[in-house]
Amino acid sequence: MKIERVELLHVAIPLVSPFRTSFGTMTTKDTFLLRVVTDAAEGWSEFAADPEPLYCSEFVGAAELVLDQHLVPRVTPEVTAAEVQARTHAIKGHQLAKATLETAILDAELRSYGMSIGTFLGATAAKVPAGVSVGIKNSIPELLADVEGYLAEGYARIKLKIEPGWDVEPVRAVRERFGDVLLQVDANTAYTLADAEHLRRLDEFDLLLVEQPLEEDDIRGHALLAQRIRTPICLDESITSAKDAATAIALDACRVINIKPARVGGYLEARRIHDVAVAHGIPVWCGGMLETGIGRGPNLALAALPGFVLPGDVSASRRYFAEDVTEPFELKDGFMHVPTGPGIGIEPIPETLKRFTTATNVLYS
Ligand code: OSB
Ligand code: MG
Repeated sequence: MKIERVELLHVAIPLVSPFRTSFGTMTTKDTFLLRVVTDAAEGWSEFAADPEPLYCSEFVGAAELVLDQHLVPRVTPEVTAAEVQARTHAIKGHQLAKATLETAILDAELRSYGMSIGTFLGATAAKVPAGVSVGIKNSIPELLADVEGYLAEGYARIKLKIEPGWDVEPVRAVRERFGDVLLQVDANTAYTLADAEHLRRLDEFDLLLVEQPLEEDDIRGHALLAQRIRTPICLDESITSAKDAATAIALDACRVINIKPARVGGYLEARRIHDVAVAHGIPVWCGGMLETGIGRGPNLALAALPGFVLPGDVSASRRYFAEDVTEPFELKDGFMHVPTGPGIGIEPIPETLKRFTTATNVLYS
């Protein structure tokens, strides 16, 4: 496939409400979309991280630079999606930037065959149960009101963001008020092994899992923590490849894996992680990064693979945005439908995209 043009479009889309985690508060989805024009078709993707490197080391400015100077030059003038990883392997790290490039190329390629990404990846479900990630709130009543609203909308699972000072009490309050809903927590690396006894207090609430309690490079710490708490440990930030997944599983550092295609360099590696996990009997679920419809569509396709046995952070567009750059994805009876059109099955609405675009950078033409 000949690459004819690569464009990077900066977008800023207001969130319906601030999203607070242990690492910061987001009020706007401030990122970029990538548009790749080939001789066969056009493809789209979305960079998943933020302007600041708080979730991981990558951020918008660095991703734009590494795509421009190091990644795009390695895939032009001709490439297939399956070749992108090997072509860019010499460039250390930058998984989220690499995922953006691979996904736009994959989208174009699949569109040229008229094949959906779900079919390509091996999706076996037409719809997937949706969970919702609930940020840290100013008070327990505020949290309970939000959770009540999400449950009323039909979400199949609740994930509470936690940090020291906002953990046992919010979990207790949600359990007491809403009974045995599927419930899990996400610490985004906010604890240390010295907090093991404190984290053990979460055991009484029968959580599905605790996500990424310790720092991302602390695989051994997670293995030690796993021996001291009953709640299953799920890794997010720590897993950047299928090799990482194999290591974490072999060292008993996790019993569940959150697969975010962006974090692992794209959908091809995400599928490999799924396969490694399935081979070891490790359940997986699809994570999210507050994506626009451009990232949400292909995430839904991935979440439809058979090893995704837990509800993912694949909520409806309106949970994040009053208006998205694509047609909104909607929740129906607690499920999200997997797009069936060619490629990622969704594209920006030109007029809407134009309104949300703050700058455009042509990386190749
Ligand atoms: O850790 O899963 C995370 C959002 C941004 C960055 C990291 C995370 C999250 C979420 C929200 O938890 C998931 C979503 O609904 O997209
Ligand atoms: Mg997480």
